[in-house]
Amino acid sequence: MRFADSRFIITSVVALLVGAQAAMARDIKHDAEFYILKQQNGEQWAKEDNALDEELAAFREKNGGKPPNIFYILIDDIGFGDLGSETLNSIRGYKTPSINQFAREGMRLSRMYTEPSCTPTRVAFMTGRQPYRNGMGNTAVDISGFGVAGKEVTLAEILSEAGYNTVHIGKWHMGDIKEAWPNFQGFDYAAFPIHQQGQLTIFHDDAADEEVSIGIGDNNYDDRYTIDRWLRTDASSMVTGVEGYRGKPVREVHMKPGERWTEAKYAAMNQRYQDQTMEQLQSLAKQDKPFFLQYWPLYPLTGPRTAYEEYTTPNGGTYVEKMKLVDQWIGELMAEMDRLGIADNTLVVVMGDNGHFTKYSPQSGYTPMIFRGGKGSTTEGGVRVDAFVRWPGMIEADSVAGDIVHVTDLFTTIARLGGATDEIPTDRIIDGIDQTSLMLNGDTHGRRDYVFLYNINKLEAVVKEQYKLAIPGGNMDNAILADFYDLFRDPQERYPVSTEIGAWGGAKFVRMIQRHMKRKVKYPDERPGLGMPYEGIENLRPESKAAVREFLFMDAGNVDPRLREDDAPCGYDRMSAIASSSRRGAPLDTCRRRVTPDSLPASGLRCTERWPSG
Ligand SMILES: [Ca+2]
Repeated sequence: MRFADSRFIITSVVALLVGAQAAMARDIKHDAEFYILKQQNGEQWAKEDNALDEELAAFREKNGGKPPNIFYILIDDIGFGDLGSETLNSIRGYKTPSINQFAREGMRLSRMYTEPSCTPTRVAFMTGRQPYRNGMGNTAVDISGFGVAGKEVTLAEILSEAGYNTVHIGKWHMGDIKEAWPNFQGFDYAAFPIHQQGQLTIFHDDAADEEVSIGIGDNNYDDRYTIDRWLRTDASSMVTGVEGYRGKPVREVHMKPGERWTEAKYAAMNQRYQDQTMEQLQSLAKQDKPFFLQYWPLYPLTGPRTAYEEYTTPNGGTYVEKMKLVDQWIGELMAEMDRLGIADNTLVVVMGDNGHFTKYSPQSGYTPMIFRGGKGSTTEGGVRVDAFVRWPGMIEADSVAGDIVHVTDLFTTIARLGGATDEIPTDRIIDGIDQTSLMLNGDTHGRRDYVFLYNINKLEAVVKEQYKLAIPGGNMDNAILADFYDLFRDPQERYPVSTEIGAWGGAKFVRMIQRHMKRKVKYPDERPGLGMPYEGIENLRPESKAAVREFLFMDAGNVDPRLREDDAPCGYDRMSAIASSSRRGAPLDTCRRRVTPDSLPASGLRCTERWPSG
């Protein structure tokens, strides 16, 4: 192993310093299950950590005293088996040569778990916390008035503290309120759409013309019986792409008042994000500081078919066509890294964010292949994704790791690689486990053997080793009758082995869930940030202002008479408490303390007075 050489040339001074850093890391609060593993393996891990810290110190020494750059590419709705393998590509009739090459140059994480949909996975990566903890388990497609809270500490914030330049380009999808946006969550610069592809490619006029969506669009239904003109949120009235700098208001770009949003504009947006990522890569590579660059493409997700002239894969699907393009784009970015001479000092991660969007499987060209289910599901098909990491000379090329990794682990691991472990908050649960040992020492060096799989705020399944307890089909209190699956023998979760595993493992799984729940009592789940949609956009179009006014009027409590008695100044906490209480029919004061994230969405109910009229 080439890593071994460097370990012995490090001075004891460096070892002492990194020893101190490892001690700090012990204060991170993890879920209960981690401490079961640590109790048994802690001594071995500490030894490994000392060697790893020496290895990382040796890298920094060679790299002008700097930790590695981080380039994180998160592709939307890419399940498992779509990328990285020519053989699997050929089963479906399309090719991803650039990503396949990339996968050969790095490590394939064959057991990467995400959350079951876009928003929760993105929040999990950015905060190191599973999103049921911060009210971000759900995925909003409309104006919603909530988002990832400002008090959450993101990877961009801690890497900024550690001296990184930080840039985000592409999909964000963590809320339509200012505090949730990347340039208010640790990024120096960000270019991103406020919402997601529902608006941008699924229910705009072109998509409605093809019946990708029904009952919406400017020419797709007879409105003679329409009384409620606010039922449909017009894609063109919602804010599209914005850009801005750290802590500053953003501006909507390439959209004029009165203009319709089209598939052609969506295509231009995708190309723009690719071009901006390339420009940022070139610019960041020239800076003294290391960089953390995120590129989160909106493609391959595509709605209408006829907006494109040519389909060029045997598969013929809309998503695979766009995946071919994304693959080409990623190839161009990797080639540019070579040209810039930054391939060797940059950790690059390429992965999917959740399983296939199976609703669109016939058109997209993707169907779940190895695992069952897709986006929105906690069967493996919803939460197992393609994931590859590359760091030449540090991560073994063409290697495969079969260890369990959860997307939150990237937060903690990248923080360590970037020298930012000390910046990780210690007043809250961090689900992400430091997997540096897996990255640098390879297969079997992982530090996680469990995942709690939530759908929004509901625990639906627990994975431990290769065993999975599916809670919806079973009884948590009597796990001997629950649905257990052996994921090695039955990756599709079709043949429960409930008695065979439950007999010895049932009680163990129940206690594992009890430990997890007890930890949640000590560190209760919190709420998302609530606020005024679109506040902080300098050039908001009149139609967007009107859409917000409709949202505020419709949002629960404006029809609740109790609200009229409430003269308190505009405060979102109070508003959501009221919405919660009206739903449960309980007195306001008791409910205010009982608000839970699942009582959302509720926000800004009477806040129209903060909005400029007209
Ligand atoms: Ca997604």
